[in-house]
Amino acid sequence: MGHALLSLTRTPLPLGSKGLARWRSRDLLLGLLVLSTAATAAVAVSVLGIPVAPCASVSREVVTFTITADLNGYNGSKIRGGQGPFLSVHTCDTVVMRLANRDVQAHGLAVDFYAANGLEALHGDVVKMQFLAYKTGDFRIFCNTLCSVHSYMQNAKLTVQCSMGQGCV
Ligand SMILES: [Cu+2]
Repeated sequence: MGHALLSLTRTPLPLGSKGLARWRSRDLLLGLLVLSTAATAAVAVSVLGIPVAPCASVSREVVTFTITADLNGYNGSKIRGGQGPFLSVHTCDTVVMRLANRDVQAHGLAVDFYAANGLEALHGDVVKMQFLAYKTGDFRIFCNTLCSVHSYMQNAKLTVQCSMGQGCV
């Protein structure tokens, strides 16, 4: 952006609007590039299909979990034989799950049923997914990106417990 402005002061500005329009569209293009870079490198957010009906009249918490991926697995799951972490929420909680990749290789984060396609975090990235936990049960959390410690990232779990006074599905 600074470069574009500098060039603009040095370039003799045509009196017609043609030159101005050219610079404006270039600035716009630069802006778009910055936006898309930020979106891919910093944090990818995916809001997955939220059926409103079961939780329409229920307001519950937003629960945030951060899973750190490195050569020790998910939050150090390697020393537990690749089990965990085990996370728990109540129905109609909004679950925000972050994957912080502290490794040089890519790692993934997927949740059976809620986010089966998963997300991938490249080296140093933090990716984030968000969904409404409207269905009760145990849902496996796993890495869906092939990595050197893949077997230690296959048995984490999200348990969604039925809230009192709610018709759970
Ligand atoms: Cu993996």
